Amino acid sequence: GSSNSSGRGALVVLEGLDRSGKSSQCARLLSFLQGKGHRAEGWRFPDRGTSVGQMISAYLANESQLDDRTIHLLFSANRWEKRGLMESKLLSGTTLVVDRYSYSGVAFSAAKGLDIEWCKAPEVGLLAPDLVIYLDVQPEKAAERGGYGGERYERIEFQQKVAEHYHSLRDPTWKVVDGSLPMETVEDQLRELATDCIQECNGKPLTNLAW
Ligand code: NYM
Ligand code: MG
Repeated sequence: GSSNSSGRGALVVLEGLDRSGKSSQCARLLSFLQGKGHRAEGWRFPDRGTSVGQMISAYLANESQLDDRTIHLLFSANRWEKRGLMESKLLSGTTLVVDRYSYSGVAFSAAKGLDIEWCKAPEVGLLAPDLVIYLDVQPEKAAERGGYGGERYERIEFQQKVAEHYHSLRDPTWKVVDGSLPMETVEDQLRELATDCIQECNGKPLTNLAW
């Protein structure tokens, strides 16, 4: 039986550099939660399935050029277009395990030199996560992991800057997990963090991101 059938679902966000292991861990966490009887869905940003998402995808593949602020706002718009659906899923008791969110938006754009407060502004009013897990992997280690896929931003010097911005965004509520540990160890830590979070947010209202 589902232990969250009467309450709302949890908004669980995984953040980290490219090749930090987020996508694999999201998939593992999702099947664990579903196996425990939780209603849970896996989401990711950018969501490349929308028309905004297709513009983002073309930009990342270097098939189009966009001004830095323009692409920043598209990443944000891609979250805004999903906000309503996220809210209704959460309120109806579905937990969302989300691969990247607003913190990626700010860290990657700020790494290009954009003002961090300017980068945060369009994220205000999106749903606030109940749990942010940062998979901490050194940029050098991440680059070793089968290399990058050739998308924009997948360069070690750039990832180093992204890591610095993630670091300055971190607040005490973030759970930092050492992503260089064995996959199963990371997986166990995520299971515990997510399980606790789902229990704790039962009864707590959904809030908006305010920074
Ligand atoms: N990215 C992702 C951003 O620059 N801003 C955002 O708001 C988000 C959600 O897109 N290098 C970057 C981070 C990644 C790239 O993401 C594609 P993924 O998780 O590799 O599909
Ligand atoms: Mg990627």
